Amino acid sequence: MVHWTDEEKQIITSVWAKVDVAEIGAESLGCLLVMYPWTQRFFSHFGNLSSATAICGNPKVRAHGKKVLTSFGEAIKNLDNIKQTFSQLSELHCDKLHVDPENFKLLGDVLVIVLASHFGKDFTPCTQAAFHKLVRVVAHALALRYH
Ligand code: HEG
Repeated sequence: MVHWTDEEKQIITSVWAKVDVAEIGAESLGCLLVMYPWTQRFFSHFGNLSSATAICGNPKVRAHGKKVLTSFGEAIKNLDNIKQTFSQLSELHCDKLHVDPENFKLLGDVLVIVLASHFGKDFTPCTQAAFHKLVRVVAHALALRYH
């Protein structure tokens, strides 16, 4: 089971309180689709994904990014119970959406980069490490119900 120090919990919750989930979510999903174009196959019903500009301005991408990041926020409310928190979503991504769980890691990496670029030098190496740990724990939890 993952262990969080009081300092990690404090870092994560205090940064999260300042996160604009709509903006960071939209940017993170947009960057994922631009940098790892094979991930676009899951979103072919979202309309125009023909260029970086089209992807980043696509309202469906932006709305879905917000949805994903809002859901990610549940991890922060349930830091000591992340596996259980994401068990239904893990089943959904496996059974219905057929998303390769490797993509959860990619999205997590992109999210840390987007957060770092927003918070600038306030995003210290320890903050970055705490968030990197968190995105890995969430990716692991989302992969647990795969069979
Ligand atoms: Mg997933 C739907 C959360 C990564 C592809 N994703 C959803 C939904 C949530 C969610 C809450 C809506 C579920 C519902 O309708 O009941 N996704 C979520 C999280 C993370 C994640 C928390 C990682 C942190 N998703 C993810 C990745 C991909 C993906 C990496 C693909 C590259 N998600 C995906 C697709 C849908 C969802 C294709 C359905 C979209 C739609 O058609 O509306």
